[in-house]
Formats: sequence, C-alpha cells, structure tokens
Amino acid sequence: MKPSKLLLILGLAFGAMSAAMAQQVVMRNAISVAQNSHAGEAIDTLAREVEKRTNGRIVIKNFYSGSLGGEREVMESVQLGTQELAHNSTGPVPNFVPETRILDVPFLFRDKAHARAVLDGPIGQELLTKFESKGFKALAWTENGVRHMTNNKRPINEPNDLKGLKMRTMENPVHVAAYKGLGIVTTPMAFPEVFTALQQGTVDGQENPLSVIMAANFDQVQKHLTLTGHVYSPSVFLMNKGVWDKLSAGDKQIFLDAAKEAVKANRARVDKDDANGVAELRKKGMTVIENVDKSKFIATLGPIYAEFEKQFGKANLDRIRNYK
Ligand code: EAX
Repeated sequence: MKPSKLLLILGLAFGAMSAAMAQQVVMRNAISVAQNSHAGEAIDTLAREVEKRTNGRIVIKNFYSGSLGGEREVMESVQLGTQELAHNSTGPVPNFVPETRILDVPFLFRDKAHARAVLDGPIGQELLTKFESKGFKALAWTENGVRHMTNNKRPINEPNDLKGLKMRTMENPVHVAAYKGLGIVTTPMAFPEVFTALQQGTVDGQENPLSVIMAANFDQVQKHLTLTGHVYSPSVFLMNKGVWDKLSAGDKQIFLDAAKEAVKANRARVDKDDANGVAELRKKGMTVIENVDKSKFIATLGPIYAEFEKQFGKANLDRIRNYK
C-alpha cells in the first residue's frame, strides 16, 4: 500500500473515532440517599439501560448521597439545565409543580399497590405532564415508600405521643401542615443534613420509609421506630426539558423504556426492604412498634383534612381514594 493511501485510511479511521466521541453524550443524575438503596436501584438501572440501548452513545454518570446537593438544589439545577437528570422524592416537588401536592396527603392511599395503580394510571400520568411548563420532563413515577416515624424521645403509640416532638420534615408544605396538625414541632430540612441533626439532637426524630431509614443508617442515631405508615412517598425521574426536547424520537423512547425498567427494579427493592426492614432494624438496636391504630391518627388530622379538601377539592381526593 502506498504511504499516502495508508494515511488516508488512518485519517478516515481517526475521523470516525472522533465523530463517535463527539457524539457521545454524558448526562448527570443524582439522588440524596446512598447507592445501596431503592433510589440507587432506580438510577443505576436507568443508566445501565440507556447506555445499553444507545450502544454507549448516551452515558449517565450517577451521583449518590446528596453529593450534588439536597433535592431542592438538584431540582433547581435540572430546571436551569446545569444538570440533566435528577431522581427526587416529592419533598420539594410541590414548590415547583403545585399540582402534585395532592399526592402528599397523609393516609390518602390504602397501600403501595393502590398508590402504584394511581401513579401508573391516568391520574399519575396526567400529573407527569404538569412538570413540562416548569422546565422539566418527568419520565416516570418511581417509589420512595411508605413513611414511618423514628425518634429518640419515646415510643410512639398514638397521636398524643407526638405532641411537642421536634421532628425533621421534608421541605413539603402538605407534610408540614399535616404534621403540625398532629402536634409535631416541624423542622423542614434538606435530607443530607438529617443524620447530623439527629446525632446532635437538633431534632428528636424524623420520618421516612424503611428503605431510607436503612440506607441512611438512621438506626445509629435513632432509638424508636413506629410503623405509622402515615403517608405514601412517591419519587420521580426528572430531565431538563431543553435536553429532552433535543433528543431524537428514538432516544426519547429509549429513556421512557429504560425508566420503566428502573421503576420495576426500584419497586422490587422497596418491597424487599419493607419485608426485611423491621427485623434488620431491630437487630441493629431499634425498638419497633408495628401495630398502631391508624384511625386515631386520621381522626386527629380531621381539621387538616377539611383544609386539604378546600385546597384540592373533595372530588379530586375521592378520585384518588376510590381508584381501582
Ligand atoms: O429521597 O428527604 C427525604 O426524607 C426523602 O425521603 C429522602 O431524601 C429520599
């Protein structure tokens, strides 16, 4: 082969390589809890499936344990476009997309199956579209889990035991209103600060699903756990709307399909954590009250429910409550 021809071939090969490299897109995604968790399952599955289905053309770099900031900060970054993706609980979401507030009403869902059916059905899918005018594409509802209460002061058997207890809450207006109604002294705080706040006694307690309590090692800084199951906690995959709009139709479909796989992995992990959590946390030294009379908590929330019905409309709440 003539040297000039070899150079030409080499040149073409380099050209193809650098074109491929130039085409490779790297996106960032983040969660506020550790990688070994239900949320880690969600974002790791999304990354793996997108990379596989695009043959490595789109790569997602995942950040864990709040290393890119708390959920509100991360949502702001995605809205601005300085970060492409996020996977958040609904903690800060209502402050961006008020229509989603209705999902955070305590004791709204009978159980996880009910919540999953609502989120996968027309009500949940319509709520996903409400993110678009706020600068987000919401890919899918995932699950954070059913929230329970932990604290260092006393075992919680009934609403009366909550009076005056200082608890960290998410930065979520619906939760704050409801927990105040239960007599709790609410302290909204970003998740990455919670462990230290519990350790230093800035707050007496917090509430989160078993998945989060375990992933965050809250057993190290909390004594009492009560399975209040007071509210279902959804989470959601968010993408910057501009990034989404620039994707080809094929790549959009890949993200939606990959998100479906991620939802499956995420829910399976929540189920596993719910099945093992109590035994695991007892082993680590927590005292656990498993049976609580939920009707007492619901009764205490009476005046707050009246307020929520005014805010959200009784028909809208009933539509969710009665969804089959
Ligand atoms: O997203 O802030 C919270 O309590 C959330 O449940 C947690 O960060 C998981």
